[in-house]
Amino acid sequence: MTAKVLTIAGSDVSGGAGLEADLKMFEEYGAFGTAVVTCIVTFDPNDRFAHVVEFIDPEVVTRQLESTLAVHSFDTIKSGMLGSVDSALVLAEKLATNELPYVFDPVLVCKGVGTMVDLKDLFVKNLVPLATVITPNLEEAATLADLDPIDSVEGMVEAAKIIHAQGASNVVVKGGARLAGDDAVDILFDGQAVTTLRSRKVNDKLVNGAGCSFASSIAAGIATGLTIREAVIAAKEKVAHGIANCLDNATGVASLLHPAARTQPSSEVSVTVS
Ligand code: PXL
Repeated sequence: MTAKVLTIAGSDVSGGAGLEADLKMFEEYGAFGTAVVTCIVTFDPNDRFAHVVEFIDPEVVTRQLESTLAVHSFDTIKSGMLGSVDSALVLAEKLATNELPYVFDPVLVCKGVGTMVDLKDLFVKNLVPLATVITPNLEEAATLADLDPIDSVEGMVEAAKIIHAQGASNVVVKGGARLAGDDAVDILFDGQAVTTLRSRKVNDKLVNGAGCSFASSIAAGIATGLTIREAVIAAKEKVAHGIANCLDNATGVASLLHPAARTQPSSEVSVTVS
């Protein structure tokens, strides 16, 4: 049976991140995807492509969510940028009565926007406990765990353990390009063991969409029958190839190429798992 995955996310009109990324990643797994739009991100070409974020009316977010949940039986739900506090609360309410695997990308900031809405307390109280997998980046992990800025793998593990204690079943902390060193390192903590995933940094470009695409790949992997550990490893590979083949654009932040692992795998990418 074809897997169905729902993303609840913002639209990134530049195409690397947001629901555009999610839907493209779902396709890579042969899954059927659809999206609830929470906000729309545009860029001002007259102001160095500064991000402009428009929130969708929470009532419209609610209607989208109710519609799509009535139309389809999903295998997995993923969320990304949630827009307003009200939209986030609607989602929390719906998920609390839903048993589906939930991949929570706790987007608090995105490159170029800074903090838009302070969702931290709401995340910790309402959404972290519902997460089958949560995928914070370094900044989000430090914020959720109330830690100083994280600059080491040990710090990532410490944050993962705190976020697990807050109720998330599995925590993936994305070190990505931001963690100093030759490798892009991510860790998975499942409540017992820490798995460390490493891949050589293949370029020093800022790439838009790596975080979103990592989380949506995990969601599609779970929906298509992978274990959580397998899904995280597969996601790391897909994203590494997407970064290696990223597309330059006028903003100065390149766009991840989602199908790259399939269409043009890079010989420079190799992921190690320990
Ligand atoms: O990468 C975080 C992110 C998430 N969602 C949307 C975005 C961004 C960053 O640009 O535009 C819609």
